[in-house]
Amino acid sequence: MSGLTPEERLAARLDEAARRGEVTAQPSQAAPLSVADAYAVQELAVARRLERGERLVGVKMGFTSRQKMAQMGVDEVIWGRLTSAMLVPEGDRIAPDHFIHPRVEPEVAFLVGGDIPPGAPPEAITSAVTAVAPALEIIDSRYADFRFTLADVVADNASAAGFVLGTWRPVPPSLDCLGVLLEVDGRTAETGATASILGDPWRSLVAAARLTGRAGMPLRAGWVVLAGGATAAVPLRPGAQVRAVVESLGAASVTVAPSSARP
Ligand code: OOG
Ligand code: MG
Repeated sequence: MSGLTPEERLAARLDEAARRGEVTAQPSQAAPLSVADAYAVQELAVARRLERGERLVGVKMGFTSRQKMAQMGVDEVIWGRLTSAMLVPEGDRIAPDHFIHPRVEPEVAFLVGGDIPPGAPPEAITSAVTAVAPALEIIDSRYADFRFTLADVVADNASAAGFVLGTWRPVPPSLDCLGVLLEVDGRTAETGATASILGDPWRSLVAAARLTGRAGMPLRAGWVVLAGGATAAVPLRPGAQVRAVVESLGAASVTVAPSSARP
């Protein structure tokens, strides 16, 4: 890997870890990494996916709820890139093998109906949304034990690994006080409310447009924005059936196949 910049080397290492489903060391343990450089690493790592034929399909917000900040020990909102290969069809059965230590969390998704120019006012950002859906996000940190600094997790594309979308619905009058449930094998694992997402998931959408616009990657027509976990994330185990329910929006679900017997 000679001739590569340090950012390109890190991007290649993180991309390989994700592809193989293997942990890798936190970049910050070897040398200081700024959050700005971490976003550059993220962009380079996702560019490698795009070179393999994946498409950018949206962005995910991270640490938009106190529940998630407390669980992961960080206190700043971050964002990551969603690609076509991460989309898991609703109700699908996924193989557990290519993940490291996946977790799931219930989210709200926005569908962006038209390009949002950088610097657009909040009303223009929110009116570009044409539908909302309940969602499940699958996160899978490429670092051991899900331990990282803010810059480490930004470089690792905000732990993005997969997402499931329920049925798109017309935009309801308000989204700020809907109950949220995360069910595992028919039992309630976590409960929360959309209000935990920055007080109102719309704020997360506005933050997504601002942050990505500033980074030179404005939100595009047809993209999905995941507003961030409304509860703490729970482990996604082989054989599990998981459902995220958002009051009045419906549910998104996924099943994990039992572990394949390894020789
Ligand atoms: C980082 C991803 C955070 C959310 O919804 O807050 C996130 C992590 O927890 O590993 O997706
Ligand atoms: Mg999330």
